[in-house]
Amino acid sequence: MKTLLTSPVVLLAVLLGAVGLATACTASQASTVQTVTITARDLSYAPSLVALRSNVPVRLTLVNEGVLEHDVTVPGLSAGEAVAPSHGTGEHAMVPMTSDTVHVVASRAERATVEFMPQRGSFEFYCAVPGHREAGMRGTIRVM
Ligand SMILES: [Cu+2]
Repeated sequence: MKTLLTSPVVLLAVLLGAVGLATACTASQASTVQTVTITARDLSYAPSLVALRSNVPVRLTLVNEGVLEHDVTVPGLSAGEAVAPSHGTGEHAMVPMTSDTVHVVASRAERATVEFMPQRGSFEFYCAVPGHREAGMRGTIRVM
C-alpha cells in the first residue's frame, strides 16, 4: 500500500530530475564560454588589460581582495544579451545604466559574476565607486 502511494511521487521526482539534467546538459553543451577573472584591490585591478573574442558569451568574475567595495563597469561592452546580470550584495550607489553596460559589484572579500555577449571594440572598464576610477581603478577590454 505504502509503495503505491509513494511511487507516483518518486516517479515525479525522477521526471523532474531528468528535466533538470537535460537542462544542465544543454547549458554545458554551449560551453564555448569565455571565463575571465578580474581581481580588484584597493585601488587597482589585475589584470588591467583583458582580451576577449566577439560573439562568444563571457562569464566575468570579479574577485574583491580589497577592504572596500568595488565593481567593474564597462559601458558599451554588452550586446544587450546579458544572461545573468549580477549586482552582488552590499550597499552600492546604483547609477542608471543602459543595457549595453556590463556591471558587476563585489563587497569586500567577496566575488560576483556577470554573463554577457561582448561587442567588438575596445572598451574602458572602471570602478564606479566614487573616487576609485580617478585613483587608478581602470583598465581596457579589447574584443576582437
Ligand atoms: Cu573600487
